[in-house]
Amino acid sequence: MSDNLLLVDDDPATIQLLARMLSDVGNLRFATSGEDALRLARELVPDLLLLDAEMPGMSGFEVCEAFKADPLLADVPVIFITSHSGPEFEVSGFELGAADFIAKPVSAPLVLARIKTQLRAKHLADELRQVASIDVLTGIANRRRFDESLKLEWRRTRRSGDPLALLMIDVDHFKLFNDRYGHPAGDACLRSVAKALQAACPRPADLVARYGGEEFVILLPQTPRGGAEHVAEDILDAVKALGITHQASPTAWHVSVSIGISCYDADSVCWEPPSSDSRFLNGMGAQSSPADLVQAADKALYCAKHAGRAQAKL
Ligand code: GH3
Ligand code: MG
Ligand code: MG
Ligand code: MG
Ligand code: MG
Repeated sequence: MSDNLLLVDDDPATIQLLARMLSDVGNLRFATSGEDALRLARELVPDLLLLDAEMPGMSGFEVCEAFKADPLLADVPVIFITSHSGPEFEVSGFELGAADFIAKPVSAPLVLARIKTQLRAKHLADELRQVASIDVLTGIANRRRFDESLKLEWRRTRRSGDPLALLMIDVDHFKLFNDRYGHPAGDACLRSVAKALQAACPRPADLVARYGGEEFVILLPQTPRGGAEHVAEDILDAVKALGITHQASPTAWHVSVSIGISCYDADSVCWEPPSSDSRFLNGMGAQSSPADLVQAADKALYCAKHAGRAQAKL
């Protein structure tokens, strides 16, 4: 797939020159101010940013700082193009997170070489991030990926006021399943359950992850309590429909799951306070954290287990 490069310079002649040099490297997009660059970048999420250091309005350094502070853009390599030179200037740029510097007037072979070097490093880092975020057994997202997404979605929810729901899903009597059918059959069962969970959550924004062992989590952005309950019911049905025999289970003759639901909603905080903590009782949990959302789902899961398993609880 071809890379997206964002070129930013307040001088249109420089942009034209760079565009000619880089026409074969990838898809080029342009901005002539730092403000436009940020707007465009948040839509596009480029693979590389080529950034004029000296611009009226938002300076290149300020744009770089904004990139590094935005989780969506923090991993985009930033190469400064500048007529300034000197070690102190470059050191401050590197401290802001710059990947490299190119001096004006630009030399085509040097620009190409530096950009290709940064893109190679970016691809490698993307691949590592991808590998590090996948659960090896099931191929779905792992705990690390879930923790990162939860932090991001939590922040987004606090900004937008949209509700955020979480399902915690645990396979019922799975130890007995392993004991009866063997560990390899247990592994195959976990793979099937993971697939069923993903099929039940087709929205691209939903994240299905293996939390550990025979526990899964699903993060449902922009989903109120009712929506989360609906997804949970679908999951109970989908796992039952897998029809995986579990003759050792005291709950059912097939593999089942129990589900704990929690939901952060600015309109109605629909989880019980984890303790008698007054944070949750006034200001609608204004100080609460993503860990509280997980804890609330975990508590609900415990209730579902105690109420007889193969069911969802809020
Ligand atoms: P409950 O209904 O209360 O959840 O009972 P349970 O037996 O499912 O819960 P428990 O925590 O006692 O046992 C979980 C079992 O899951 C024990 C462990 O060996 C098994 N397990 C965890 N990870 C894996 C895995 O990757 N593969 C297999 N085959 N089994 C696993
Ligand atoms: Mg300039
Ligand atoms: Mg468990
Ligand atoms: Mg357990
Ligand atoms: Mg279990």
